[in-house]
Amino acid sequence: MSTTRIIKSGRTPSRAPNRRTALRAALASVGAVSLAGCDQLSQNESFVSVLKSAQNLSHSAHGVVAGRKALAQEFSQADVAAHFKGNGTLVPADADYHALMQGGFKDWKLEVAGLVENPASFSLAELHAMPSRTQITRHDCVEGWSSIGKWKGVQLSHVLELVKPLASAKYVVFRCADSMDGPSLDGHDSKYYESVDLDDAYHTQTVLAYELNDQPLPVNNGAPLRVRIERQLGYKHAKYLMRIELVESFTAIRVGKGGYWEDNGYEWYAGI
Ligand SMILES: Nc1nc2c(c(=O)[nH]1)N[C@H]1C(S)=C(S)[C@@H](COP(=O)(O)O)O[C@H]1N2
Ligand SMILES: [Mo]
Repeated sequence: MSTTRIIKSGRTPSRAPNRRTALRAALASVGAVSLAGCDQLSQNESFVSVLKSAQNLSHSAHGVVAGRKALAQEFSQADVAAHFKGNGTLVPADADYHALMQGGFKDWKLEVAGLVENPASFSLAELHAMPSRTQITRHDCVEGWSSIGKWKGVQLSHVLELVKPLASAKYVVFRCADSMDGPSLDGHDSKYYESVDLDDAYHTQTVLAYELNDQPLPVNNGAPLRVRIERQLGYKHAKYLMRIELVESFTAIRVGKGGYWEDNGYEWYAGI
């Protein structure tokens, strides 16, 4: 890694590596179970409880030491990995997604709805025309791997300013194109979803990314649009975005824990 990296946040450089080292050690202690991670639901209770205790540690570190506005570390071009790993869904199997993909995403639109004054939808061309932010960051997956990539996109805060969230809006829910388990018994779909609070939604580095490493976002990494939530673990970074909803509470969505992996036992706040 380069020595030219810039620590932009108020976080001490030593603290984040210590946190990550602790999480890695915790994950290593559960051995092969950690390999299941995000690709396959882990039924192992100890894995989930180790994850929970590591993340609770991290949540308090964020609030007390750095504050929610602090930036995640940004890296230099020399640090960018030759290949950014894909994980979880790599190509959604869903027919509606395939139709959009075959059309080069010309007919794709991001819907922004829920508790907003001006519900809207944006084509890829419209998102490209908005002010952009480029950032080189490290993606950390709970499985124990990391990858540094260069992301370009529009800040979510910009889109939120256009749609004007109502005072009652407390969370942003990301709805994705990919079904995880097929239709479930209760009749709900199983499409990937995620949610964050407004601190993360308006965070400087929360970007709706349409480019990875100077190329259009590959399908493996969430084409045509995925969100970057740089202060949290990989599963928060929803790929294949279709719709963004402003809500007061997410308890009525699916199991009610705020995300696909959260509904399967992961922490909602996955700070790093
Ligand atoms: N829609 C969707 N988003 C997703 C996932 C997924 O399976 N589907 N996997 C998550 C997990 S666990 C990780 S680590 C990252 C992987 O992003 P990448 O494929 O760009 O590496 O995406 C996250 N977002
Ligand atoms: Mo992950």
